[in-house]
Amino acid sequence: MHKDPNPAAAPSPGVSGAAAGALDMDAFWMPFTASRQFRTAPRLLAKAKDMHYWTPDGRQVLDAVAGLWCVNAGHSRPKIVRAIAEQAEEMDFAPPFNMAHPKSFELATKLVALAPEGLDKVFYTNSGSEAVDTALKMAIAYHRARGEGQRTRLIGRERGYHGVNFGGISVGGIAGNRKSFGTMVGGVDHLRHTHDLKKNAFSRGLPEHGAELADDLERIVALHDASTIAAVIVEPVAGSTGVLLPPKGYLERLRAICDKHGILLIFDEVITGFGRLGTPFAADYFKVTPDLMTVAKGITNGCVPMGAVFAKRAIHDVFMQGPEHVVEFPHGYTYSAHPLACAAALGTLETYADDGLLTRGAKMAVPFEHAVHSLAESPHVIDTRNIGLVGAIELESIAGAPGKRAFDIFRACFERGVLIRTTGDIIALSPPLIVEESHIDQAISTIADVLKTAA
Ligand code: PXG
Repeated sequence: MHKDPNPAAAPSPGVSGAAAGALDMDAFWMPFTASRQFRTAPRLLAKAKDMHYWTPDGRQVLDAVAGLWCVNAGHSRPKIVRAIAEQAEEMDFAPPFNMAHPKSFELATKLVALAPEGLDKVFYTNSGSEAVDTALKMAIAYHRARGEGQRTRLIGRERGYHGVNFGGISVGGIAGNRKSFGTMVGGVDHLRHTHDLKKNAFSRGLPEHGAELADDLERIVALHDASTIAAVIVEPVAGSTGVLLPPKGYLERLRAICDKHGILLIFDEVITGFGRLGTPFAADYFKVTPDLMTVAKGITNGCVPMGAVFAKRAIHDVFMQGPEHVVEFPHGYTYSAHPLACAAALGTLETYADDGLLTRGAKMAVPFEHAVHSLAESPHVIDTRNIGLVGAIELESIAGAPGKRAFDIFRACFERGVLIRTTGDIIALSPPLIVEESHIDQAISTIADVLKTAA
């Protein structure tokens, strides 16, 4: 690892001192963390700029995952930092129910201009999980408002990740995120996932085989009857479960089947939104427009929590009936359209536009693809795959210890100054969209080195 090149901007002594051993780690119950293991060898971050983090003791770490798929413009970008600081000075909070502040409208107008054609309305949340549960409620309420109140079923997909709230884990398809939590939301079914290494291993870009897996929706329709189904939700590219790409033609087919049966199609673009695939949204990449689209993460460059649901105008308009003094959609959060989040999002959109980041991934996808697939011959690797600036390296699991091999590699890479993300035995890469070839080379060569000696 390298030393911080700019000691004047290094973390405060207080942070370093704490990291040196004085930190009391008892009270904080950490999310999605092997927390007992963590406490034996804490990995702390104290500072970030552009493509890098620094640990409290000043070691530089290349961020190969945009924080957690969210810091698309790179860290601590000046326009975003300034927007947040100025907003905090000017107005800290404004109640979002029956009141509003100008930036919430300004941002919505800009978001809609960026979104795929027809997604003309924006509903704000504070996270991807909230966006997902909002979209699911919107879908069911939409059908009810149209007089089809029996359309309440929700269809997700095996291995799907839609956050951690009850709606999201119910339509989600990651068993480990569901099994501890008892009764899920009722009336949910799941499409088969599309991951098939026998047919599609080492695909560059979209896999050739598996468009027909979309027909699984017809099986579910036949079982439950279309008249009971409100919506289908999928990630256009499944991220959290380990980067599963849709087979060529799959999403188009899913769209057609939804249309045939009057079922709403929800794209969960929490990861794919805001340039990750080299287009503003995955809907643009695949030229398939959903009826509802959830986003979060990149909407504020990860700087202030925010999520949103985009809806087709026609869906929104169905709600606009009844007495005018009555709330049309009884849903929302204290922090919906939070002023700091709106300011951060406006600064983020400006930064994306300044640097052409929402399409830069298309250009960088070329060296990135080459680099990811250069790991195909490394020990333990059973698949490499990529799309835009998302890459995955799937490893053979150690018998009886699934996930251990990848987690050990994650730790070894961090020690060597590269932050990657692993899920099960899959390494996922999703660098900030400002990434240069030298960063890609560093990340890949570090992983290659670690794989050489990995158990
Ligand atoms: N939908 C999708 C598609 C996501 O990827 C969420 C919803 C939930 O967003 P919030 O903001 O509530 O976390 C996500 C989140 C990983 C990883 O390791 C990915 C996410 C979260 C945590 C870990 O890939 N994505």
